[in-house]
Amino acid sequence: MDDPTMTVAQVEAQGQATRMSYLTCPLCEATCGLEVATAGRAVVSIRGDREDVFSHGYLCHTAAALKALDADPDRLRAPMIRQGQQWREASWDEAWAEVERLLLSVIERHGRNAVAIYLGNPNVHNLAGLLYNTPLIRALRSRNIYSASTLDQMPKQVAAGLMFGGAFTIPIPDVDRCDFLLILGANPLVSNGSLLTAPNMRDRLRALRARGGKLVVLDPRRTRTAQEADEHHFIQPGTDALLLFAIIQTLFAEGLARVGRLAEHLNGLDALREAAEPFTPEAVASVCGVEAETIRRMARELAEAQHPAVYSRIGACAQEFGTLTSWLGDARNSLLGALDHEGGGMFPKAAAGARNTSGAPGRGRGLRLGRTQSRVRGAPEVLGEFPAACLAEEMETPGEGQVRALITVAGNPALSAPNGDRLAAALAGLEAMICVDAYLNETTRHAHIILPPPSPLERSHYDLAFYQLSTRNIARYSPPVFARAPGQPDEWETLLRLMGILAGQGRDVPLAALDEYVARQVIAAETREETSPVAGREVDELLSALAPRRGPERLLDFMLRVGPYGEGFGAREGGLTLAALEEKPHGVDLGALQPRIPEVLRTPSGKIELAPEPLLADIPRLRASLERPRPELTLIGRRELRTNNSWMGNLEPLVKGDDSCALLVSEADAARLGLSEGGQARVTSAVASLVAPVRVTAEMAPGVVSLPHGWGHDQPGARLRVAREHAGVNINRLIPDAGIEPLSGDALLNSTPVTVEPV
Ligand SMILES: Nc1nc2c(c(=O)[nH]1)N[C@H]1C(S)=C(S)[C@@H](COP(=O)(O)OP(=O)(O)OC[C@H]3O[C@@H](n4cnc5c(=O)[nH]c(N)nc54)[C@H](O)[C@@H]3O)O[C@H]1N2
Ligand SMILES: Nc1nc2c(c(=O)[nH]1)N[C@H]1C(S)=C(S)[C@@H](COP(=O)(O)OP(=O)(O)OC[C@H]3O[C@@H](n4cnc5c(=O)[nH]c(N)nc54)[C@H](O)[C@@H]3O)O[C@H]1N2
Ligand code: SF4
Ligand SMILES: [Mo]
Repeated sequence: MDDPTMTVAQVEAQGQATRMSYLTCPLCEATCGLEVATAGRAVVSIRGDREDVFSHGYLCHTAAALKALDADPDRLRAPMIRQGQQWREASWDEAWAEVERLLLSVIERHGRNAVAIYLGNPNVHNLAGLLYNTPLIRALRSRNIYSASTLDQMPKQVAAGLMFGGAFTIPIPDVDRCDFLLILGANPLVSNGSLLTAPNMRDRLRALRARGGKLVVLDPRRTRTAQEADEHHFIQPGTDALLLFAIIQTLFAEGLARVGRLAEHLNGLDALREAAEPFTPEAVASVCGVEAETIRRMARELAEAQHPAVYSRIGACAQEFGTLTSWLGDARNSLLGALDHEGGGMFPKAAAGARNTSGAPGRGRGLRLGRTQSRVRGAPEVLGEFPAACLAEEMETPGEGQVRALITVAGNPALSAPNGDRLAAALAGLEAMICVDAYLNETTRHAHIILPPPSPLERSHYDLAFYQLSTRNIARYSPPVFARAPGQPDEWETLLRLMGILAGQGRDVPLAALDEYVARQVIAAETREETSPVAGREVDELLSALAPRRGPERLLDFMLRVGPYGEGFGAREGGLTLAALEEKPHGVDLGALQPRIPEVLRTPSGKIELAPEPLLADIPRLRASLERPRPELTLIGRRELRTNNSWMGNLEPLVKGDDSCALLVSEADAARLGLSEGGQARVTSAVASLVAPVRVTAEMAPGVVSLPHGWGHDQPGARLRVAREHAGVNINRLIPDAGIEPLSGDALLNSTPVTVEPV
C-alpha cells in the first residue's frame, strides 16, 4: 500500500487484503482498546474498538499519532554511536561491544555507585520495562536509581504506603458511581486521567452530572475539566493540603464525620481530629484564595452526598505539600465512609502483578522510608530510589560515589526534570551515557550510544500497572500488530543484554539463559508465599508448565495464573491464563470494583493508618506556610491535548492543532505587568530566564501563570525535524532543583516564584 491516507474500503477495492488487529493503546493511562487495520507493513486506519470491554470504541486523537510514530523517519531503527559531535548507525554487535567497554571501564575505576539509571514514564506503558527493569536494577547494584516517579506520583505512593501499607494501594475515585466528585490539580479531560484508568472521562463526568451528581474543581486555572464542572474555584498553588484540612476540621467540628463500617479498621482518628484543629476555614481561606464560607459549604455538601469521592493529581502532587495533600484526600474519604465504598475511593483488584493481592492478606511490613540518604544533599531514599531533582548534583559533585555514567530507559530528563540547564551541562560531562530510547532527542544527544526499541506496533502489551488503578477490573492482552524488522531485538531482550553485561556475564551470554534466570527468580519468590496457589511447588515443574513461552509472555502467564482470578496451576478450574486472554482480543471484564478492606491492607497493624507519624511530623511545615508572604507571581504547569510529555512533538498529527507553548496570564496580571495578547514575555526565576509568547486569559487565577512542560525542542544535535519547527520553551529551565517535597522527594514543579516582564 503506497498511500497511507487511503481507507480500508479503498485499499480493498484495489484488491489488497487488510487485516484487523486489536491493540491496547500504550500512550496514556486510559488504556483504550484500538482496532488497527493494516495492509502489509502499513497502517491503514486506527479506530476505537467498539467491542472493547472497557473503552467501548472511545479513543482520543493522540491514538492516530501511533501510525505517525510507527512511520516517523526520525524514530531510530538502528543503534547509534556518537564520536565527538558525529553520530553514526552501528550494528547491534558493535554497539554492545561499546556498551560493555564503556560501562565496565567506569565500574572498574569508580565502582558500581558511579553508574546511575533513570527510568522514564513510557516504561509503565511497556511490558519490557515493567518486567525487566527490576532485574536490570538488581544487576547494576548501584545506589543511584532515579525515575520519573519523583517528578510525578511519588507523593501518592508514599501516602498510600503509610496509610494502607502498599505503595500501589491507591484508592481510585469510583467516577461511575459517585454523586459528588471533588477534583484538585487534575485536568482529566485533557490528560485522560492518571492514577485513574477510565477511558472517556468526558462522558463519565457528564454521566455523573446527568444522574444528579455534582462536580467541583479546584484549580488555579479554569481548565476544560473546570468548564464542565458545576463549580470551579481558583485555588492558590500549593495550598490544597490547607483546604483539605479545613474540610476535615469542619467535618469534625460540625459532627459530620461518619466512619461507619471502617470504624473497626482505623487507627488514628483522634490524632487526625487534633491535627486538623488549627486549620479552620477562616485560618486558611485567604492563603488558599477560597472563601471560608465556600470551604464550609463544600464540607457540608460532601457530608450530605451519598457517594462522595475525591481525586487529586499532578497539580496536587508535584508541589510543596504533595504527600500531605494525598493523605488528606484519602483521610477525608475515610471520614465520610467513602473509602472502600461504592462511589467513593476504591481499591481495584488487578488480575496480575499487584502486591496487594499476594502475600498474607490484611497485614504486612508496611512502607519503610529513608533507609539510605543521597550522597550530596542527604535526601532520603523513597521506594528504592533517590529524587530525580538530585541527579544533576550527584553527577557534578566530585568525590567517592560521584555519578560518572548514566543509563536511561525511556526517559527524557533533560526536558522533564527541574533545572534543565544544569542537568544538560551535567549530562554533557558524563564518561558514559547509554540510552535505550526511540529518538535522538534533548537527553539522548548527550549519549555515547543509543539502543532503539521496536515500534510500539511491533511489541505485545498488557497493562500490568494501570489495571491496578482502573475504575473496573479488567484484563486485556494484545500481541504485536507487526513483526519486528529483521535484526531488531525486542526491548526486553535489550534490557536483558544490558543486565547480562552489568552482571559481569559478558555481552555474549545467551539471552535464553538470562531470561530463564529471571523467570526462576519470579517463580521461586511466589512459591515461598504461604498463601500462593503454588506455595511449596517445584520451580522446575512450574517452569515446564509455562513452556514454550518465554520473555514477558512467560512472566505474564505466570502472574495471571497465580493472580486472584488465575487458574493457579490446577488449583482453580476455568481461571485466567494468558491463553484465555489471547482468545479475547477485546479484553475480559472482571467486574465492578468491590470493597477490599481489610484484605487489601498491608500495614503492620492490619489497620488503616489515618494519622501516620511521618505525616503528622510534616504538619508544622504546613502551618508555617500560613504565615509566609506569598510570591507576587507563581508559575505552574499544564498539559495540552496534543502532547504526550516531552516526546511526541515530532509527529505531524499532533503539531497541527492550536496547542502551543504559551505563557497563560490573567487579565489582571497582564494589565499590571503591561503584557499583551500575542506579545512576548520574559519569565525569570531563581535559576533561569526565558522568553515565551503570551496568552491573556480569564482562565488564569490572578497571581498565577502557566506554561506546559515537554517543550524546548531547539537543542543542537537532536534529530527531531518536525518538533524543531514547533520548539517551544522548556519550563523546567525555570524550576529550581534545590527544593524537594521532604517525604516523597518529589520535585516542586508547580510552585515556582517568577517575575514576568514584556519584551
Ligand atoms: N514542569 C513539569 N515537568 C514535568 C511534569 C509537569 O507536569 N511539569 N510532568 C512530569 C511527569 S508527570 C512525567 S511522567 C515526566 C515524564 O518524564 P520522562 O519520562 O523523563 O519523559 P518523557 O517525556 O515521558 O520521555 C520519554 C522518553 O522515552 C522515549 N520513548 C518513547 N517510547 C519508548 C519506548 O517504547 N521505549 C523506549 N526505550 N523509549 C521510548 C522517548 O523518546 C523519550 O525520550 O515529566 C515530568 N516533568
Ligand atoms: N494530552 C496529554 N495527556 C497526558 C500527558 C500529556 O503530556 N499530555 N501526560 C500524562 C502524564 S505522564 C500524567 S502524570 C498525567 C497528568 O494528568 P493531570 O494531573 O490531569 O495533568 P494536568 O493536565 O497537568 O493537570 C494538572 C492541573 O493541576 C493544576 N495545578 C497546578 N498547580 C496546582 C496546585 O497547586 N493546586 C491545584 N489544585 N491545582 C494545580 C494545573 O492548572 C492543571 O490544570 O497526564 C497524562 N496524560
Ligand atoms: S485516551 Fe490515551 S489510551 Fe485512549 S486513545 Fe487516547 S492516548 Fe490512547
Ligand atoms: Mo506522569
